[in-house]
Amino acid sequence: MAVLEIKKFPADVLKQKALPVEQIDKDIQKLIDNMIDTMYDAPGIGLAAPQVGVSKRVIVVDINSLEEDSEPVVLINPEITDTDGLIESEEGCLSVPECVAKVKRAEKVVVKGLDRDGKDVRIEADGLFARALQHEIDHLNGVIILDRISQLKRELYRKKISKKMARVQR
Ligand code: GNR
Ligand code: NI
Repeated sequence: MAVLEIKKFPADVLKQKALPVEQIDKDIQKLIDNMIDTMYDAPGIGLAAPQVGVSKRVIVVDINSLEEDSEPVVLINPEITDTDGLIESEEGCLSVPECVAKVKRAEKVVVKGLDRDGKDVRIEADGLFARALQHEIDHLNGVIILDRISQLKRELYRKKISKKMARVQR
């Protein structure tokens, strides 16, 4: 198992729509294991494959990732099949460092997909779990939190990052 490099804004892979996984083989399971290691190492409460440079529809989520014996949820080709309510709350993203933004999301979601063995799973989630699932599925569609905030805040963030990049290059 290995900790992978997390791609940061404005990496191209973060803007692409990821491809469905056609077959769950050793390579995909290895990717999943490495994504779990990377999420816990960061630490984060979720991770999507595009964040480690792989444009495939795989996510891992563990909202208790800081606790001792928590279990990661793995979803391949996840789809939101039902939503309920709308709620705004603060989010961060490992691929958008130094950005916390209030994002409106469904309060509850039903998500269907496959687990790491290819078995059908259906998850009903609310609270932070529902938020994390929606955030990770956004990544699979090339959407990051900057796409879900006001244009003004997005521009401010862009400027902050380009100044910072100019500084490290000097
Ligand atoms: O670690 C993370 N925390 C978080 C907090 C609120 C809402 C969403 C998240 S996901 C984020 C990890 C990440 O960037 N996953 O893509
Ligand atoms: Ni993220």
